[in-house]
Amino acid sequence: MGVLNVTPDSFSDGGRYLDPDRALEHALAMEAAGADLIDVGGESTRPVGAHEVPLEVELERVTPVLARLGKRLRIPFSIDTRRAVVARLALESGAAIINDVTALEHDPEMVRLAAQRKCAVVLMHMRGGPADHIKFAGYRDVVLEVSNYLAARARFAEKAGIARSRIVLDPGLGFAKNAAHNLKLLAALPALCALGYPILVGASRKTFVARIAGAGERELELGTAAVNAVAIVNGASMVRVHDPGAAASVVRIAAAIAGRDRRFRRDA
Ligand code: PMM
Repeated sequence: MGVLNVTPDSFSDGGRYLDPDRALEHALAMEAAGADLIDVGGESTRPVGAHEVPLEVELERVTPVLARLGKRLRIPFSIDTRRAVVARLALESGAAIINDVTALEHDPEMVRLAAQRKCAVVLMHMRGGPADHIKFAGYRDVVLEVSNYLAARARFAEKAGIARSRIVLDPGLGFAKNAAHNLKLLAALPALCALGYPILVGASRKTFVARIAGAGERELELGTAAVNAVAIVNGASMVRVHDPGAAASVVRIAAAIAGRDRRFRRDA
C-alpha cells in the first residue's frame, strides 16, 4: 500500500503532494514501482503534533486528487479518513477501501456507508484522537488489549453488514503506542493473524524506526525494510509504505521465506 498524503504536515512527506497534479504523478510513480494499492489521506494523523483538520479543508485537499486517481490509476485506491462524507466522495470517485484509523468509531455514518457500498474497510487500533493519542500509550498487556479491541471492532462491523472477507485489521503502530509497544506487537503478529482477518502493518519511517535504526534517510529506509520483512514473515498481508518500490522486493523475499510464494514452497 503506497501512501499518498495530501497534507501540509504529514509524517515524512508533508506538503509535497498538496498540488493535485503532483499527487497524481506520485501515485502513478508508486503504481509503476510496484504498489498494489494507493492510500490517499487529507488529514495528518502523525503521532506528535497533528491537528484536527476541518471537514471543508480535508474535502478541498482530497477531492481533486480522488477525481484524478479515479480516471488514471489502474490499481485500487483507499481513502484514509475518519469522516463518512469524505469516504463517500472517495467511493464515488472509485475508491475500493475505507482506511479508518478510528476503526469506524469516530463517525457513526461510516459503518452504514461501508455496509451499503460493499467496500472493504481497514480497522485500525488507536486511543484518543489524531492530536492526543500519544497520551494514551499505557497498557497492562498491549498485545491482548489491541487484539481484543480489533476483534470487537471486526464483530461490530460484521453485525452491521460488512462482509468478513472485506475486513482488514491493523495494530496501528505509533498510535497511542511507544517503541516498546510497537516492538511487542510486531513480535506478536501471529496472535493478531489468528483472529482470522488479513493484517495491515504501517511502520514506514515512523519515530520508533528512526529511534532504533537511525533518523538519516538511508537508516530510515533500511529500518523500514527490516520491519516490513518481519511483519510479512510474521503473517501480515499488507504493508503501508512511502516507497513501494523498495517495499515490493522486501515483501517478495519475506513472503517467499514464509512459504507464500508458490514457486518456492518448502515442501516442493
Ligand atoms: N499510519 C499513518 C496514517 N494512516 N493508516 C493505517 N491503516 N495504518 C497506519 O499505520 C497509518 C495509517 C501515519 O503515517 P503517515 O503520516 O506517514 O502517513
